[in-house]
Amino acid sequence: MNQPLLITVAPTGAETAKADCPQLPTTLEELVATAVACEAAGAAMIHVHIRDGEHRPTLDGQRLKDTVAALRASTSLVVQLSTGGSVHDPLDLRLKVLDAEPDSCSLTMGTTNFGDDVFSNPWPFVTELYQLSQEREVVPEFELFDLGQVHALTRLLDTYGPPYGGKVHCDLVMGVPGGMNGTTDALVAAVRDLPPSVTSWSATGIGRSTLAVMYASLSKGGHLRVGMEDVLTISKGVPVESNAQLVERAVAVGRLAQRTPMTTTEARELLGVKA
Ligand code: KMH
Ligand code: ZN
Repeated sequence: MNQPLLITVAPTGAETAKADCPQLPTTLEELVATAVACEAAGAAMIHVHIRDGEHRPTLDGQRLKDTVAALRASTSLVVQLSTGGSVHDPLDLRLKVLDAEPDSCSLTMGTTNFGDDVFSNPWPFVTELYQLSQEREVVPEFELFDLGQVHALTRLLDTYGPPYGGKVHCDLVMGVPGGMNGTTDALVAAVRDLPPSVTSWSATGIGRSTLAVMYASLSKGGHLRVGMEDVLTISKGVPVESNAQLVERAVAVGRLAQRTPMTTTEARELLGVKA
């Protein structure tokens, strides 16, 4: 039987303004309702960015804690907090995200040009965040925006040992202007170079690369991340109605590849997250 399919939903991100996309979940109530709908549709993990009272990206510690508690109260999804935040967030606040005690945290393996901005991840920050995740018993998801970051993951694991939980899960974030291209060829190159200790990987294609990356990932035996952090149209010129719609599409495409959506219990086992 084919391996069950881990579907991660990334519902909000830090880049899209609520004013431009009213269906983007930016309040806690909207985020929880989204999480419930996406779990019912087949997601097993949620990658969370939060917003303040004016819908702007924030890393406010109390809001992060409240968000983790609310998601745990209403779903059994694996809760992954973004430590990437927005391109404007300082590194010290990004480290403090772990104070909210999520199941998992994103951990980007290097600095990337990000459209007209720079998503800053200097090596000393990467190593400090990684060691903090080990200490705090938070499972990292290594975000890989280019091939150099795949190489950096090998260096990190060789130097600092395995993550908390003993599994190594990464996510290829493809098609960011400044990162690797969102194509099958780029995905094959990145997967070929993953360190042998990687136990699972997913991929997401930003914007118009979303379907190409989804098909390529399934074809190479990978998992999927979908959500309005990464894409805002369901087809050319047609806005996404909801995150659940994107999860439903991933489930449907996964089923064509004979991959059944993974349960949250299976996802915890796959990722080495506390039960
Ligand atoms: N918002 C981007 C600058 C992550 O969540 O760790 C970074 C990002 C990656 O979304
Ligand atoms: Zn993110």
